[in-house]
Amino acid sequence: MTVAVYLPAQDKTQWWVEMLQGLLPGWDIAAIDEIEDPSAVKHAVVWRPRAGDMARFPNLEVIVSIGAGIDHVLADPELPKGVPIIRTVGDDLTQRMREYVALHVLRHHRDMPRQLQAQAEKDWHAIVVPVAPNRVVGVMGLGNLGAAAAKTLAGLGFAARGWSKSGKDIEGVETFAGADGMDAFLSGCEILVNLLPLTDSTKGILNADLFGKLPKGACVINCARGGHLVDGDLIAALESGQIKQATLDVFHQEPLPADNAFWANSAITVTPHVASQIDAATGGRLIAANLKIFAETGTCPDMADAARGY
Ligand code: OXD
Repeated sequence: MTVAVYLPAQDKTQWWVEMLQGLLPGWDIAAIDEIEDPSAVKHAVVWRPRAGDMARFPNLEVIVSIGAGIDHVLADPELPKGVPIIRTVGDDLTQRMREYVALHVLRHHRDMPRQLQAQAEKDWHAIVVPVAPNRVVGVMGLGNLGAAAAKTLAGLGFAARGWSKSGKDIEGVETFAGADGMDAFLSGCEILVNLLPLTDSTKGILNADLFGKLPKGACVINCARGGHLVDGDLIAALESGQIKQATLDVFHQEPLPADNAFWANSAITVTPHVASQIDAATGGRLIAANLKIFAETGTCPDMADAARGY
């Protein structure tokens, strides 16, 4: 039972190979580029596989995404049809996302960028902001991570709201659903957090039209995928003041190229896709457990729905 492993960084691939070897004794685990017999590969464990990687394995039974999202797997134009995909989710990932969202929402809420600028100018500038219950913060996407983030914001006292495609009830969070609910969700939303899955219908959703529906001076946090954002629309919205500040953890191209204008834009905070980075030891245990369950039963609780895209 060969498991092929691929991550863009070779040293990381080797690390995952060795860890999975320890967790799955008796299984044959190898880096994708070292597979000698492609027909023996039944499982692939991957992050951002290269186009055509999966198509090399005629007997592939399952693909495991090293992460919650599966868009990076579906992006392969040669992906063999019908091979099930397992997501890697767990309490650690949710906790990390809750921390990231709380940190950056509070940062925008308390206007820390302006406060730090005042410090740099040795300016004793006391910024007065509304208390959290008077601050409307919205989370787009109410899957595991989005729902947990919205609950965390409600727990901090914010007027938390959430939007999802098909609707969801979350205690303490005002929820909106579907295309009909979008405008009401956006109106008055002073800090917007994007945690949508990346699908054909959400690609480019963070665009000029959406920014225009937020109150002037709103802040945007994107910790989902770079493909959700129309980069030029964000720059224009920051220039016009429609958007005051943005925090971006994800980008069209990662690592973010050195010449990307986001790096030097003082209204943008860039973090290197770390919002809910998988902890390799915990992730390894989750992946090994899911592979064992899948090998025994042909399914597992973390199966993704490739047709839906998440
Ligand atoms: C994920 C991510 O999909 O970290 O888990 O982006």
